[in-house]
Order: sequence, then C-alpha cells, then structure tokens
Amino acid sequence: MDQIDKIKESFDIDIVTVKNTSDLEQLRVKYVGRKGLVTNAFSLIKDIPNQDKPKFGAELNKCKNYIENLLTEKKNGFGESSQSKDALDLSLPGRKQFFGRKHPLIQVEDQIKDIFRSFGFSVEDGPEIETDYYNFEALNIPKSHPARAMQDTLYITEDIVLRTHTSPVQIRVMENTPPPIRIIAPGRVYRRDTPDATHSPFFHQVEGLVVSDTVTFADLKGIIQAFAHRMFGKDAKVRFRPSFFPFTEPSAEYDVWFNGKWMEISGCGMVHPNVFRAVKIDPQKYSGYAFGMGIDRIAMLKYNVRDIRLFFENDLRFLQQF
Ligand code: 2NM
Repeated sequence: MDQIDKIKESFDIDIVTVKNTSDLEQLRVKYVGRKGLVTNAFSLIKDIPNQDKPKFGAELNKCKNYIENLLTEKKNGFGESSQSKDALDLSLPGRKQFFGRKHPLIQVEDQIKDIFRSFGFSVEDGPEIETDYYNFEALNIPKSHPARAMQDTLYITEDIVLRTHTSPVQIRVMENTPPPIRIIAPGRVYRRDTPDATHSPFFHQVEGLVVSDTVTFADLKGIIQAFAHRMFGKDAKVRFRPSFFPFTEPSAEYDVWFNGKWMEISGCGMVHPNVFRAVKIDPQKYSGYAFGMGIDRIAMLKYNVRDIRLFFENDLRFLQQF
C-alpha cells in the first residue's frame, strides 16, 4: 500500500512538469506502459497474502485509473490548443474580397441606353463584320468616297469589312421593320488608324434612328437637347453646325457645352432619300432623322481621361477608379 501511495505521489509531482505531448508520452510509459511502475506493481500481487489481495488490487486499479484519467485530461488540453493553432490561426489577416465592376465605357453605354429607352427607343445590334453593301452602298456612300479607301477602312476581303459605324444596323432594321421606327444601335466600330491619345483602331458608337410620317429636324434637335440634359446635367447647352454626310440631308454636327467648354459629340441629320430607297421605304411618305455619338469620347470628357488607349489596356489601377 505504501508502494501505491509513493507511485501516486511521484506521479503528482511529475505531471505538473509536463510541457508538451512528448513529455506526456514519457510519463505514460513511465507509469502505465508495459514496464511502467503501475504495471510492475500488479506483478507484486502474487507475493501478497491472499486476504489482502482484493484490497491491494482495488487500490492499485484506483491508482491506475487516477493516472490514466489525468494523462487523458492533460492530453486533451494539449490536443485542443495544438489543433486550434494549426487549423485556425486567428492572427492571420482576413482574405480581401474583390468585387468586379463595369468597365467605364460600358457604364457610359448603359447610361446612354437608359436615357434613350426612357424616350421610347429600343436597343438593336448587328454584326461587326459587314458587307460593303450594308456598310457603304446602302448608306449612299459612293465608290469614290474617301472612307472606302483601303487606308481608312479595315477590309477582310474586297467585299467584306469591319464595320466603320453602326449605321448598317439601322439599314437592317429599316429593311425588316415598317415605320414607325425608333431605335438606337450601340456597339464597337473599326477604322484603320494608328493609335495615339485620341485615336484607336476600334472604338464605340451609339447611333439613333427615328422614322415616321411626321418627324422633322426640330424633333431631332429636341431629342439631342433632352439627351444632353439627362447625360450632362440641366446646364448643358447644345449647338448645331451645318455639315455634310452622304447618308443625311441636311446634315449637322453638334456640340455640348459642358465643364466650361464646347465639346464635339458627333453628327446628325435627316435620312437621305437614297437611303430610304435602298431599304424600300417611300421617301415621299416618310421622313427620318439619325444621329451618332462616340461613347469613348463622351467617357473621356465625363471622366477627364486624356488618352483613349487607357480604356483598352486593362490596367486595374486605371479601371478601379470608376
Ligand atoms: C451619324 C451622323 C449622321 C446615321 C444615318 C443613319 C441611317 F442609317 F439612317 F442612314 N444611321 N446613322 C448618321 C447620321 C450617323 O453619325 C456620325
């Protein structure tokens, strides 16, 4: 019985010095391992008088349970702390969530579409690879026109081009839809240009077209004015300057007064009778107006971007500002 008490006392001293799981394992071997102190004590039973055997056995079992329980308790303590260290380090910084956003040109395009939708226009699109007929011929652009020259247009074959404007979309709609027509056609267009701060071989346009038996140049001016107010604010003014396009007559360019200066947006005019004839709309019965604007240009003015190429380089330091 003294032996058992000594084992317990010695264990109680040892257990407080345990610092880690390997110390703990050493203790387990020392006391309850195959050749441990408790295990050895069981072999003493055979030398004990018979009447004392049960008491000694019971006491030794109590001692063994006591030691094993404490070892397990201690081990669980280590287990928890070492597990939380490995699996969940609360000192790590959080992982930042990155949210995507719309490209500034898409933001401006969406804004333009929303404004025209609120005026009752619908949004149409069409192919970026076009035939000579839809890009030029149907738009009353003669074979001799400089836009048709190789140095201005990107040709795929003699008869197939990358569209230089979205007007072919309007032609397709007029071919397929009886008036009244009230549409805009936003999209990417291509010109053979050497890139610099104000030129890119591809850029973005919105063109609009209204065809009915009553529209006049006054309606055209009204819609452009209303658009400018919505896009650039109530102080925006619009001015029209006489101009020339093969597909409209009369034609004008228009500017918007914004941020203290006139900025050139693009052109407009009344649809040329030859364009109506090409799509089999009777120019005696119907009139139409059309206009165009550069999305990239508007975005540059709106956000004060000095180089159009920034829109196409996909540099996040630039794009994340919008
Ligand atoms: C512009 C300027 C003036 C235009 C004309 C047509 C069509 F198909 F009706 F003839 N669509 N777009 C037009 C007219 C476009 O952008 C500078």
